[in-house]
Amino acid sequence: MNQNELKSLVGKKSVEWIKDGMTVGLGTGSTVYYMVEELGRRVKDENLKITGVTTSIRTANQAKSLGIPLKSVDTVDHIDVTIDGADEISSDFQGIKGGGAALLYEKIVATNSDKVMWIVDESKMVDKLGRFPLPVEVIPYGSQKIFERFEKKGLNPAFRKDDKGGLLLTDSDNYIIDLHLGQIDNPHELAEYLIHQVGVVEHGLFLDMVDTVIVGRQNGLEVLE
Ligand code: ABF
Repeated sequence: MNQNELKSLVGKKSVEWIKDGMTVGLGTGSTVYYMVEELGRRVKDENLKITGVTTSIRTANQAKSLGIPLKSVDTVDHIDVTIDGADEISSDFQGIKGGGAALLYEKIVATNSDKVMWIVDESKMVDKLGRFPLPVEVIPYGSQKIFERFEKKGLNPAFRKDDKGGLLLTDSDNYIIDLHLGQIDNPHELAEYLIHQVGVVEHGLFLDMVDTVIVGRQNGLEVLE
């Protein structure tokens, strides 16, 4: 199977964890796309009663087009489970997310969820984090100064560009600086440094946050808990 087929397999499988009456955090990305399509099918064909809480305009538009009822994270009293993608997952279940520039809302929804599930194809499973550039969301004012500070620290920063070559804006109208680190030996230490840089809104290290990972592999699905 190619990568898209693996994403479709794992996206559809993850919907089995969603039960009638649940409030479900809907992540962002191409694997989540398949999960939302399957969820929409069950809402329509099986009258599944759920409430979705989205993590991006992109996912909200897809869910609305499928008739999935949505609420803001601030109007639900709890989120039973959030199902999201990831860019990298290390052997000790730490993650890098934000390749889809949705890390801020993804982390807000995940930290307000009773359970967190990541759905990935096998290419995302790594020994150590860092091969995937680490996204850092920054407010525009002072972002050049943050960039220069990251450069001096040897973090190999690059501003994320949109498809017209301009600076990409997140759903919160912030910028993303990607750190090309190659390997992250101490994710917790790096997370602590990043979150204390004035002007940094959030970073893509999702540490000690996931409960279940479903991996789409050539020889089938693997559920890690
Ligand atoms: C999302 O899933 C983002 O954080 C991440 O960029 C994306 C990557 O997954 P996929 O390969 O499914 O697009 O949560």
